[in-house]
Amino acid sequence: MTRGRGQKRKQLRCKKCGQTAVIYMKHHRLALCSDHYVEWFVNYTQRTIEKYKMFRRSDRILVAVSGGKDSLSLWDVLIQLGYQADGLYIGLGIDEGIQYSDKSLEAIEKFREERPGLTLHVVDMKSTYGETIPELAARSRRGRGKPCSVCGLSKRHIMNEVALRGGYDVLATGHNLDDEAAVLFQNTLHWQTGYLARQAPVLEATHPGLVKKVKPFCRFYEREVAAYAIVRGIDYQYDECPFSVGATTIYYKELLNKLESQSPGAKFQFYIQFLNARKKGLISFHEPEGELILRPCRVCGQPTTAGEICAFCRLWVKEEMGDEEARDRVPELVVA
Ligand code: Q46
Ligand code: ZN
Ligand code: ZN
Repeated sequence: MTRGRGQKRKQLRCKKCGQTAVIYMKHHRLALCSDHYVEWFVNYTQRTIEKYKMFRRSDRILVAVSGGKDSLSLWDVLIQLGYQADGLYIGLGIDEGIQYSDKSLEAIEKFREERPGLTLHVVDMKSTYGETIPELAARSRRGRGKPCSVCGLSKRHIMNEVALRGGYDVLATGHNLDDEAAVLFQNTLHWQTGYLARQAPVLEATHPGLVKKVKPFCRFYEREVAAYAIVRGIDYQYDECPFSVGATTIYYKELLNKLESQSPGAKFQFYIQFLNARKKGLISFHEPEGELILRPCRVCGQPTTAGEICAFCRLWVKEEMGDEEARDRVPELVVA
């Protein structure tokens, strides 16, 4: 059905300059044109960095880049803000008929070609550890069925190690509000108090063997990050990882999207008010005591709560192996 003249939809205008708006953010009651959207997005990221005391000008930042819109946009914003930000890409070796990992690296390389001078560290699972993530998952008990468990574990271990070895002050990831709200929803539904205690825009380095972790995009909706990437012409990897299909967080994201369509701003309120209430001490969660005791893994030295050997090293070694034999079994991390 075509609209009559009188029914013509009113074009949204940029609040700052009156040009045609490219985005309207209902929870901020703000419509902006492309130039003013980029300006707002970059400034809002800086305000988030300051609000949660993520890092300072003098800090060296390692950005975990996957080739997707969130991580490449984050790297782009941090560079625009003048931070010393290097990238880390972990080649997971996921193909699944869509060359997922190859396309991810291509997107990152294109991004770097357009911004000469950026440093990227690359860790390739297959050439470093001899196995891709799907191969590792098929072999290990932990990965049975779905590779996400060994994948998440490996990424966390490698990111921490590269950040420490490279002398970085902080590790930044591109998690957005939709990611955080979905995890919060899941943790609340199951009253996972340990996870609720730890879910935050900043995870301080509570041990010399752990790097500080931050999420500067935690107050942006996913659609806002996507809009930024498109307006900036960032040619990101559009495909989601094939193993993310059916993930519980995706189900929770869909539920929250339904809620959001009925009640705009609901996701933002849910997540931000949780952070505010916890900060004011109105709600508090404690991690089970045993989980707070960190000891160095006897194979790699990274702090672990999992006993003598961390969960990552246990992908290769058994408890009963002697130190030397165990160290021989875990491949050396190679960073290109
Ligand atoms: S990359 Fe890895 Fe994710 Fe793919 S295998 Fe699962 S955890 S879905 S963020
Ligand atoms: Zn404008
Ligand atoms: Zn270890």
